[in-house]
Amino acid sequence: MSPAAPQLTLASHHLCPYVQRAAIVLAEKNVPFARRDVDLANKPAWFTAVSPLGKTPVLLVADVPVFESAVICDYLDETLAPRLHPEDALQRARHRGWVEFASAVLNTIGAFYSAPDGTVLEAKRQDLRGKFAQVEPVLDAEGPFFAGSRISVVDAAFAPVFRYFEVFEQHGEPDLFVDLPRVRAWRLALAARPSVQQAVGADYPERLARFLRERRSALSRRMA
Ligand SMILES: N[C@@H](CCC(=O)N[C@@H](CS)C(=O)NCC(=O)O)C(=O)O
Repeated sequence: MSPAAPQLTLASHHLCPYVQRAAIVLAEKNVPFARRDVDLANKPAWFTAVSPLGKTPVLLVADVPVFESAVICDYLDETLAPRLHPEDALQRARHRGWVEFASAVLNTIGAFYSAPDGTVLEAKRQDLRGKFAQVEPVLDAEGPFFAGSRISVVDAAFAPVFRYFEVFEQHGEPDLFVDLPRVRAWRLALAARPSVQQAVGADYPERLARFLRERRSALSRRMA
Protein backbone atom coordinates (compact mmCIF):
# COMPACT_ATOMS: atom_id res chain seq x y z
CA MET A 1 0.00 0.00 0.00
CA SER A 2 1.40 3.43 -0.90
CA PRO A 3 1.83 5.88 2.00
CA ALA A 4 -0.85 8.59 2.36
CA ALA A 5 -0.16 11.72 0.29
CA PRO A 6 1.23 14.55 2.45
CA GLN A 7 -1.10 17.40 3.35
CA LEU A 8 -0.35 20.42 1.13
CA THR A 9 -0.82 24.00 2.36
CA LEU A 10 -0.13 27.00 0.15
CA ALA A 11 0.82 30.18 2.01
CA SER A 12 -0.87 32.69 -0.26
CA HIS A 13 -1.83 36.27 -0.94
CA HIS A 14 -5.04 37.28 -2.76
CA LEU A 15 -3.24 39.15 -5.54
CA CYS A 16 0.12 37.38 -5.76
CA PRO A 17 0.81 36.18 -9.32
CA TYR A 18 3.49 33.76 -8.08
CA VAL A 19 0.95 32.08 -5.78
CA GLN A 20 -1.34 31.66 -8.80
CA ARG A 21 1.37 29.66 -10.61
CA ALA A 22 1.38 27.05 -7.85
CA ALA A 23 -2.43 27.06 -7.54
CA ILE A 24 -2.78 26.45 -11.30
CA VAL A 25 -0.28 23.58 -11.26
CA LEU A 26 -2.07 21.99 -8.27
CA ALA A 27 -5.45 22.33 -10.00
CA GLU A 28 -4.10 20.85 -13.25
CA LYS A 29 -2.98 17.87 -11.20
CA ASN A 30 -6.34 17.73 -9.45
CA VAL A 31 -4.68 17.73 -6.04
CA PRO A 32 -6.54 19.13 -3.03
CA PHE A 33 -4.66 21.71 -0.97
CA ALA A 34 -5.38 24.20 1.77
CA ARG A 35 -4.81 27.88 1.10
CA ARG A 36 -3.69 30.12 3.95
CA ASP A 37 -3.77 33.80 3.07
CA VAL A 38 -1.13 36.08 4.53
CA ASP A 39 -1.28 39.82 5.17
CA LEU A 40 2.03 40.81 3.55
CA ALA A 41 1.86 44.26 5.16
CA ASN A 42 1.79 42.62 8.58
CA LYS A 43 3.41 39.20 8.24
CA PRO A 44 2.36 36.74 10.93
CA ALA A 45 5.00 34.85 12.89
CA TRP A 46 3.95 31.42 11.52
CA PHE A 47 4.64 32.77 8.00
CA THR A 48 8.05 34.37 8.67
CA ALA A 49 9.07 31.11 10.33
CA VAL A 50 8.51 29.18 7.06
CA SER A 51 9.39 31.85 4.47
CA PRO A 52 13.12 32.70 4.49
CA LEU A 53 12.60 35.56 2.00
CA GLY A 54 9.33 36.70 3.60
CA LYS A 55 7.50 36.16 0.31
CA THR A 56 4.51 34.19 -0.86
CA PRO A 57 4.12 31.52 -2.06
CA VAL A 58 5.42 28.88 0.32
CA LEU A 59 4.19 25.33 -0.08
CA LEU A 60 4.05 23.37 3.16
CA VAL A 61 4.42 19.69 2.37
CA ALA A 62 3.16 18.30 5.68
CA ASP A 63 5.40 20.58 7.80
CA VAL A 64 8.27 21.01 5.32
CA PRO A 65 8.33 24.48 3.68
CA VAL A 66 9.24 24.79 0.00
CA PHE A 67 9.71 28.38 -1.19
CA GLU A 68 10.09 30.14 -4.58
CA SER A 69 7.26 29.58 -7.06
CA ALA A 70 9.37 28.00 -9.84
CA VAL A 71 10.85 25.55 -7.33
CA ILE A 72 7.37 24.74 -5.97
CA CYS A 73 6.06 24.10 -9.50
CA ASP A 74 9.05 21.87 -10.29
CA TYR A 75 8.56 19.91 -7.06
CA LEU A 76 4.85 19.42 -7.78
CA ASP A 77 5.66 18.37 -11.33
CA GLU A 78 8.23 15.82 -10.18
CA THR A 79 5.92 14.25 -7.63
CA LEU A 80 2.39 14.45 -9.05
CA ALA A 81 0.91 13.29 -12.36
CA PRO A 82 0.27 14.39 -15.06
CA ARG A 83 3.66 15.79 -16.04
CA LEU A 84 3.39 19.39 -17.21
CA HIS A 85 7.06 20.00 -18.06
CA PRO A 86 8.40 18.30 -21.20
CA GLU A 87 10.06 14.89 -20.77
CA ASP A 88 13.03 15.96 -22.87
CA ALA A 89 15.74 17.62 -20.72
CA LEU A 90 16.60 20.27 -23.31
CA GLN A 91 12.96 21.24 -23.81
CA ARG A 92 12.46 21.26 -20.04
CA ALA A 93 15.41 23.65 -19.67
CA ARG A 94 13.88 25.87 -22.37
CA HIS A 95 10.57 25.89 -20.54
CA ARG A 96 12.27 26.84 -17.26
CA GLY A 97 13.88 29.76 -19.07
CA TRP A 98 10.45 31.01 -20.20
CA VAL A 99 9.11 30.69 -16.65
CA GLU A 100 11.94 33.04 -15.65
CA PHE A 101 10.95 35.32 -18.54
CA ALA A 102 7.40 35.45 -17.11
CA SER A 103 8.95 36.69 -13.84
CA ALA A 104 10.73 39.45 -15.79
CA VAL A 105 7.38 40.44 -17.35
CA LEU A 106 5.86 40.57 -13.84
CA ASN A 107 8.67 42.90 -12.73
CA THR A 108 7.93 45.17 -15.71
CA ILE A 109 4.22 45.10 -14.83
CA GLY A 110 5.19 46.27 -11.32
CA ALA A 111 7.28 49.10 -12.82
CA PHE A 112 4.34 49.96 -15.13
CA TYR A 113 1.72 50.32 -12.42
CA SER A 114 4.18 52.17 -10.15
CA ALA A 115 5.36 54.60 -12.86
CA PRO A 116 5.45 58.10 -11.33
CA ASP A 117 4.47 59.97 -14.50
CA GLY A 118 3.07 59.56 -17.99
CA THR A 119 6.50 59.39 -19.65
CA VAL A 120 7.66 56.45 -17.55
CA LEU A 121 4.23 54.82 -17.88
CA GLU A 122 4.51 54.95 -21.68
CA ALA A 123 8.10 53.64 -21.58
CA LYS A 124 7.02 50.67 -19.44
CA ARG A 125 4.01 50.05 -21.70
CA GLN A 126 6.39 49.82 -24.66
CA ASP A 127 8.73 47.61 -22.65
CA LEU A 128 5.80 45.24 -21.97
CA ARG A 129 4.78 45.26 -25.64
CA GLY A 130 8.38 44.44 -26.59
CA LYS A 131 8.49 41.50 -24.19
CA PHE A 132 5.26 40.02 -25.61
CA ALA A 133 6.65 40.54 -29.14
CA GLN A 134 9.63 38.40 -28.08
CA VAL A 135 7.25 35.62 -26.98
CA GLU A 136 5.13 35.70 -30.18
CA PRO A 137 7.52 33.69 -32.43
CA VAL A 138 8.33 31.22 -29.65
CA LEU A 139 4.70 30.12 -29.22
CA ASP A 140 3.49 26.92 -30.86
CA ALA A 141 1.88 27.88 -34.18
CA GLU A 142 -1.20 25.69 -33.59
CA GLY A 143 -1.62 26.51 -29.92
CA PRO A 144 -3.64 26.94 -27.93
CA PHE A 145 -0.96 26.73 -25.22
CA PHE A 146 2.73 27.65 -25.06
CA ALA A 147 3.94 24.37 -26.50
CA GLY A 148 0.79 23.10 -28.23
CA SER A 149 -2.26 21.21 -27.08
CA ARG A 150 -1.00 20.32 -23.58
CA ILE A 151 -0.79 22.88 -20.83
CA SER A 152 2.67 23.34 -19.27
CA VAL A 153 4.31 25.11 -16.33
CA VAL A 154 5.09 28.02 -18.70
CA ASP A 155 1.31 28.43 -19.18
CA ALA A 156 0.85 28.47 -15.39
CA ALA A 157 3.49 31.23 -15.19
CA PHE A 158 1.96 33.41 -17.92
CA ALA A 159 -1.74 33.08 -16.99
CA PRO A 160 -1.31 35.42 -13.96
CA VAL A 161 0.60 37.85 -16.21
CA PHE A 162 -2.35 38.11 -18.62
CA ARG A 163 -4.82 38.48 -15.75
CA TYR A 164 -3.41 41.97 -14.99
CA PHE A 165 -4.38 43.12 -18.47
CA GLU A 166 -8.05 42.29 -17.92
CA VAL A 167 -8.11 44.96 -15.19
CA PHE A 168 -5.74 47.37 -17.02
CA GLU A 169 -7.99 47.27 -20.10
CA GLN A 170 -11.16 47.74 -18.02
CA HIS A 171 -9.58 51.00 -16.90
CA GLY A 172 -8.79 52.31 -20.36
CA GLU A 173 -5.42 50.76 -21.15
CA PRO A 174 -4.93 49.99 -24.86
CA ASP A 175 -4.81 46.37 -26.06
CA LEU A 176 -1.07 45.58 -26.27
CA PHE A 177 -1.68 42.37 -28.19
CA VAL A 178 -3.33 43.74 -31.35
CA ASP A 179 -0.48 42.76 -33.68
CA LEU A 180 0.47 39.61 -31.79
CA PRO A 181 -2.07 36.99 -32.92
CA ARG A 182 -0.45 34.00 -31.20
CA VAL A 183 -0.08 35.81 -27.87
CA ARG A 184 -3.64 37.06 -28.15
CA ALA A 185 -5.03 33.54 -28.80
CA TRP A 186 -2.86 32.15 -26.00
CA ARG A 187 -4.18 34.74 -23.56
CA LEU A 188 -7.79 33.80 -24.45
CA ALA A 189 -7.13 30.05 -24.10
CA LEU A 190 -5.58 30.58 -20.67
CA ALA A 191 -8.44 32.81 -19.50
CA ALA A 192 -10.90 30.03 -20.41
CA ARG A 193 -9.01 27.32 -18.50
CA PRO A 194 -10.78 26.31 -15.23
CA SER A 195 -7.48 25.95 -13.32
CA VAL A 196 -6.65 29.55 -14.24
CA GLN A 197 -10.10 30.86 -13.38
CA GLN A 198 -10.04 29.15 -9.97
CA ALA A 199 -6.57 30.41 -9.00
CA VAL A 200 -8.00 33.68 -7.63
CA GLY A 201 -11.13 34.68 -5.73
CA ALA A 202 -14.19 36.20 -7.39
CA ASP A 203 -13.22 39.57 -5.88
CA TYR A 204 -9.79 39.62 -7.58
CA PRO A 205 -10.59 42.39 -10.17
CA GLU A 206 -11.98 44.64 -7.44
CA ARG A 207 -9.01 43.96 -5.11
CA LEU A 208 -6.51 44.58 -7.89
CA ALA A 209 -8.24 47.82 -8.94
CA ARG A 210 -8.11 49.01 -5.30
CA PHE A 211 -4.42 48.05 -5.02
CA LEU A 212 -3.63 49.93 -8.26
CA ARG A 213 -5.53 53.04 -7.17
CA GLU A 214 -3.53 53.12 -3.93
CA ARG A 215 -0.12 53.16 -5.74
CA ARG A 216 -0.17 56.97 -6.13
CA SER A 217 1.27 56.40 -9.58
CA ALA A 218 0.46 57.73 -13.05
CA LEU A 219 -1.84 54.73 -13.53
CA SER A 220 -3.58 55.37 -10.16
CA ARG A 221 -4.30 58.93 -11.23
CA ARG A 222 -5.70 57.80 -14.57
CA MET A 223 -7.90 55.23 -12.84
CA ALA A 224 -9.20 57.81 -10.38
N1 LIG B 1 10.72 34.97 -6.74
C1 LIG B 1 9.55 34.81 -5.88
C2 LIG B 1 8.74 36.09 -5.92
C3 LIG B 1 7.58 36.04 -4.93
C4 LIG B 1 7.08 37.43 -4.58
O1 LIG B 1 7.63 38.44 -5.04
N2 LIG B 1 6.05 37.48 -3.73
C5 LIG B 1 5.53 38.76 -3.28
C6 LIG B 1 4.01 38.81 -3.40
S1 LIG B 1 3.49 38.57 -5.06
C7 LIG B 1 5.82 38.92 -1.80
O2 LIG B 1 5.64 38.00 -1.04
N3 LIG B 1 6.22 40.14 -1.40
C8 LIG B 1 6.34 40.47 -0.01
C9 LIG B 1 7.69 41.01 0.32
O3 LIG B 1 8.59 41.01 -0.55
O4 LIG B 1 7.87 41.45 1.47
C10 LIG B 1 8.75 33.60 -6.36
O5 LIG B 1 8.81 33.29 -7.56
O6 LIG B 1 8.10 32.94 -5.53
